[in-house]
Amino acid sequence: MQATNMISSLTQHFLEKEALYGAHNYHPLPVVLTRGRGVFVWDVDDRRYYDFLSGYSAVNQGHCHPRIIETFIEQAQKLTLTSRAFHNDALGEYAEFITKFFGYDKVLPMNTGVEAVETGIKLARRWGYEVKGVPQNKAKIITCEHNFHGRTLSVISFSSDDSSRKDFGPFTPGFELIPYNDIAALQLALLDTDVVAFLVEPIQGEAGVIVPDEGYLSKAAAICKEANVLFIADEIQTGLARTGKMLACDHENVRPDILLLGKALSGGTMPVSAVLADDEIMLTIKPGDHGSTYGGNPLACKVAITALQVLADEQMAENSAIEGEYFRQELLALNHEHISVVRGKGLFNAIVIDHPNKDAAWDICLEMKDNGLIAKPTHGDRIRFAPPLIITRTQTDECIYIIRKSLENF
Ligand code: IF1
Repeated sequence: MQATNMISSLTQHFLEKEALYGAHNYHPLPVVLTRGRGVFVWDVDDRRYYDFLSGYSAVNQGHCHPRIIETFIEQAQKLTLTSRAFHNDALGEYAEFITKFFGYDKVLPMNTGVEAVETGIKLARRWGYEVKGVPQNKAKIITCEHNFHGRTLSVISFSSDDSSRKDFGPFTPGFELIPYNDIAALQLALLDTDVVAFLVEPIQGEAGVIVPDEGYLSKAAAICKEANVLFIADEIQTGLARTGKMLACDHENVRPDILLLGKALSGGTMPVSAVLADDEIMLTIKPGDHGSTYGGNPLACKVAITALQVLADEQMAENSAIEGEYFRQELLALNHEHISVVRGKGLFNAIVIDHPNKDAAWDICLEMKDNGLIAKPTHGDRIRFAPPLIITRTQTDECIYIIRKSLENF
């Protein structure tokens, strides 16, 4: 049955205004949200939904977490931005907090995730020339097919997804793609002494929550060390308790040379990203070599401290591991004819829909929306399920019921 697509006139009003005056760079689910709290969001018709996208894992702590919002309001009334032309009393406190939280010498604060990725690339190249001794302009970075690291021109230069690259050329050179989850391919690529880094998502998010084989990350990190190549982990989506550990790399005790964080680093309140590394790498950047207007602003610093603190205080990684495992088991137990794959780690999961109708995943998402749960397909046939990490067992059970009912109605 085609999913009913109940759209109220009020919802329609907002959809039309957005379409008329906003760029058409997204194709959102037809729902207009106006309020969020914890695992729930409400639309303009006051319908409540479980949020199973969590702002692409930016609201791991739940929508409008009271402690994070309290910090935000307090600092917003005090001092929001000084620029880095002057010092402020929040950056040093934040830098100490986050470097001790993750065990690195230093942090370079940025804003969006892709700015952290670009910063990681610049750091790796700078280290390559000044420490490893790679010839000028020869630095090469290895990345994986089906990666997603953001949307700036240099970062889409190494995307394998045509929709991210088409008609945006010319592209930035110095990147080589290898298959994901393929140690032999990495070993071969690292024979090139001009390689300065391997940039990888511990689990590929946009590709549809692709979990690599057990041991892939630790083997990759070991051969990078052997080859004097930096291991850069993009934990912008997998980090901050999403996969059942504080970092996805923690599942294999891997310590990246450069750690990239974003999204939930602010609990969904504002763009805050961070690049963590030790002095040998970080101090190759000298004053004036890199920065950004908002990077390290006092508001971001204070909010990020609280956002990290509540992850730990409320044991969100542990809950993610427990509820995620249960969620996957319950999905598998549905044994549904149209679910061909259930995969993920912690509360970072996805299903693959196997159905002759190419819009099946989208229609199922419309059906789930009508039943009180919002999620969105990626790459057509995959539906990502990533609720805030505070979800309870009772709520998980209700969501499994909604998913089962939606599949039956579909
Ligand atoms: C969109 C998904 C896409 C990321 C990883 C860096 C970035 C992202 C692993 C850049 C951002 C967002 C971007 C957003 C949709 C979402 C996304 F994977 F999360 F679902 F696109 F693939 N590294 N991912 O996932 O961070 O600059 O956006 O702060 O662009 O549509 P950003």
